[in-house]
Amino acid sequence: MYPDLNILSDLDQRKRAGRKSLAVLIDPDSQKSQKAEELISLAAEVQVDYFFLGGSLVSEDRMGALIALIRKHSNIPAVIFPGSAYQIHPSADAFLLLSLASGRNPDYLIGRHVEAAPLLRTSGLEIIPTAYILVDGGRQSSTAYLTQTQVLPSDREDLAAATALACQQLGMRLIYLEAGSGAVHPVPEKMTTVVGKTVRLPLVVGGGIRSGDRAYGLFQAGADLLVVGNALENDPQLLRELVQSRDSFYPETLRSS
Ligand code: 1GP
Repeated sequence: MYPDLNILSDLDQRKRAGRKSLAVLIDPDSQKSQKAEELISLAAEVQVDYFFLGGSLVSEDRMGALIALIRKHSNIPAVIFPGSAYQIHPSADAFLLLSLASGRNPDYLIGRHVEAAPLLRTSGLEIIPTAYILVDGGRQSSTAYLTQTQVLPSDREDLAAATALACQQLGMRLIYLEAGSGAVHPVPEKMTTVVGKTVRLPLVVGGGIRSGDRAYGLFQAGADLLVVGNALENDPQLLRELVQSRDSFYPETLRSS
């Protein structure tokens, strides 16, 4: 959509500059369009950095309609965070090509990628190879269930760090620590710190973030980008608090006097 936009280099640059970012996750399947419209307008007002679009189930193809709604109300880039290959849509700005690195199910390490590769190529989307690491968030996550994979124990930051490092060595470009949508406990700060110190790639953290304080703690622990979904469906105004947490890290050097 935006020809000169490259999300990955944008994320790399932000990391180098010490800038934190916030993404709002919208599930095209579950959001009623009026509610989505309100959330998109609010996100534009408070200057959210990205929309992530995706969900575990697809009952009808609403991805295109949702992206059109985003274009109508904002200039915020739309990144597909796919629950399945059905969620590839050429009008987005980028596509997270997820490898479920915490699991050992070959389907989600290479199988689905092979199936989706031709369609992804024709879509012309920017592809971001992403290490997707599921961490125990206190309840069975739908992703773990649907992919039949195990999650990493939340107190094993050593395993999380080794997994992230292996993914960096394999050439992936983004590390995503995921406690699961609606997690009881978000990814621990300690794990975020250890992983952040181990890899040089941008670090994304999501799942169960419900307050500005929690967001602040995770940013401080080393997350570069936080993804929030559920909590905003219930209380869109929470976005203001989350943005405040992000902005309290805005580097001095980038502030205009
Ligand atoms: C993004 O899956 C999460 O990584 C979203 O989780 O819906 O709990 O915010 P929540």
